[in-house]
Amino acid sequence: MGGGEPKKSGGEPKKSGGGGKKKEVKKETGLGLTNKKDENFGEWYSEVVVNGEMIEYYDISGCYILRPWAMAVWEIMQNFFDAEIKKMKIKNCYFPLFVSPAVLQKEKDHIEGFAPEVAWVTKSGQSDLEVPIAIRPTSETVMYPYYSKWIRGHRDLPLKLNQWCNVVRWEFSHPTPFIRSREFLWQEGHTAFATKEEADTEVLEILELYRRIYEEFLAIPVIKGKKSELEKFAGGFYTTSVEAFIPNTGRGIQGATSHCLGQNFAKMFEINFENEKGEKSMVWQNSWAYSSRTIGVMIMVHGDDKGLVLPPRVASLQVVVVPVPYKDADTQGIFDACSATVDTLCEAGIRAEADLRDNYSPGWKYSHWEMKGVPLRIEIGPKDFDNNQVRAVRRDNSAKKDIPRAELVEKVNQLLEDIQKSLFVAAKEKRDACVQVARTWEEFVEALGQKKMILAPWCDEEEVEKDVKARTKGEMGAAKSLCSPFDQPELPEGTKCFASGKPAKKWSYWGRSY
Ligand code: 87F
Repeated sequence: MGGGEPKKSGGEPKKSGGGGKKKEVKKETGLGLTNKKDENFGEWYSEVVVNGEMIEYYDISGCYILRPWAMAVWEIMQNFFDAEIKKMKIKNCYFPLFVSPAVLQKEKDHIEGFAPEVAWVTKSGQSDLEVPIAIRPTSETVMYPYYSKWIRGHRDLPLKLNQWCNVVRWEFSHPTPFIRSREFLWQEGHTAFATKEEADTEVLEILELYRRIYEEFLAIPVIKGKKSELEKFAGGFYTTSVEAFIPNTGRGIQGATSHCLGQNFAKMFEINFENEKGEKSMVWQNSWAYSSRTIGVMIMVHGDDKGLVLPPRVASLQVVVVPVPYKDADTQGIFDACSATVDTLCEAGIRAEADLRDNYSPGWKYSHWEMKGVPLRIEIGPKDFDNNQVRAVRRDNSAKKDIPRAELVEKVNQLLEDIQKSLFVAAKEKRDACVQVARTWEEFVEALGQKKMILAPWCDEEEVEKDVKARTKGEMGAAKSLCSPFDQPELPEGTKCFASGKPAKKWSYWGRSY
């Protein structure tokens, strides 16, 4: 593969101006989307992330500016996850961004496949550096030499560290904001234990936190499972993941991973300890990460033709209050009612703001906040004012409800919970409708052609997965195994592998993926 970046859907934005045939109205207001989600998904996505003020494109391909609206979503998830791992006695730290080539090389067996993606600093000013310095694509090689130094005896274990940072992977396939970018934000956890059992337990505890981020915060259903030998992290022992699905593109997407590294890195980096019996033993290690990709999955799953749809739990603004003054109405009274409404909501812990700008019409404000995906809009017009009520409009289904001022907090809380729930239910129904059981190769190929995620009985042989990849190679990209779900359907004796016809060992999800 060369360094070229094929223009594919969801990649760089179309250059505006000169030949763009946007409607005149839209050009003036900057509102509305020109692409529909179901008609032109890739262009729709590019438009939504920009018009929803999540992203600004940058002049380096594959790099994006995360605007406050996106950063706020990231921070809400970060606050949750950070608090949860602290309960698990995991501590935060920060290791340098730069990696020396010597240290990077230590890991060369498994880094081999990744090498083309490593970015290097070769100069300072005009002079070449004596030794080029790599930028971390992940921090195993950065951190583990110090694990070796810090871990001496069993009393130094477990060592459980996490860092919130950026990493750089110089991807060559089409970049997509949040989903595939050359620099991204993540947390990476790196832990070391005396026993395999402790490591195994932690892998699943972390995976459960990842499930909760997706399902409870982002309102996206995920499948927990184990990666195949071919798809696992090559340096590790086994890899677990949460897998999401994007119905519009028919692609699975790895949501987050929690690896048990076994003792592979302990061997490479000599991370040994003296156990209780005074014998030298190797540590058991895990590593785990979720990244800013989570935000892209959220946008792809919930967004619609009006723009972003933010689940209330991750929306930095949950309620926007818009005054709707008419001629001859008590405009000041309406504006004051809006401010009072915001105060009441904020005091109750609801993230609310009023849009009191007088240079935009109510209609413009509606579209603006719909584009930005605010879960609930409250309108206060003369009638509402006179009746001591407000009108609430849901972003997800446009349902309207009049709420007496006295019941404001209770009703708004209820609505936000309802929205959160129905977003998950809707996403799950849509995802479930895309799952197809296939027992034969013919059924598999047909389902793949229908952009499905396929649940199939599999012999779990690496050669067979390679063969599936080879046989499905094409313009749309090959199919691969996504995970073998922990929640396994019954597998009756005599069930055959969909691809090889050999005895099936497990059910596995398959599909095209990001
Ligand atoms: C790209 C360049 C160099 C992925 C890379 O998943 C190295 C790598 O090691 C690389 N892309 N990986 C695997 C990362 C494994 C692991 N690291 C810690 C995780 C979770 C967090």
